[in-house]
Amino acid sequence: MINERMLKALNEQVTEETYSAYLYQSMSAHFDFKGLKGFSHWMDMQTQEEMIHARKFYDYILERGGRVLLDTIQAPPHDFGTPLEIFSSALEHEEYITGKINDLVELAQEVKDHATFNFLQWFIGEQVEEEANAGEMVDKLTLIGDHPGSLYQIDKELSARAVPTPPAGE
Ligand code: OFO
Repeated sequence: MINERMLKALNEQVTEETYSAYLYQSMSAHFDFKGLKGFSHWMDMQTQEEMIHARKFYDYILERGGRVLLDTIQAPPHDFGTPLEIFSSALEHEEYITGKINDLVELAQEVKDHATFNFLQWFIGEQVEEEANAGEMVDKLTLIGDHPGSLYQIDKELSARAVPTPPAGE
């Protein structure tokens, strides 16, 4: 049977991941409203990716014989600034999530839950990617500054982001 503290922390992570989806969906709505359809699409795809993360935790809890207890999801922000400011907050949010994953890893070690420790390794790699993706956008947007032509070009590129698929074996 899974350790109680571990179970509670894993359930909290389902909420964190679902909030991430909610946050990116709100950013997507903002971009769409501003006519930046490619940016909006990128955020839509990110939302789907976050729901895959939430589902991975959800399925894992059930697999370990634990109860999934879904909690309140707080409202995301609705007012956003420039694309650069939005991606800077996305990066900040991913760094926060990385901290949460690291806390889970430390707890798994503390309670000697090797199975959960092993399960979390996928998320360690995933967070490197998540931070890199948001960071790359921050770098690009910093580089172009206020140039509308370049923003239009990036918007076109972002509309090509593929629909995320759950990792093999899911
Ligand atoms: Fe964006 O990685 Fe999950 O939350």
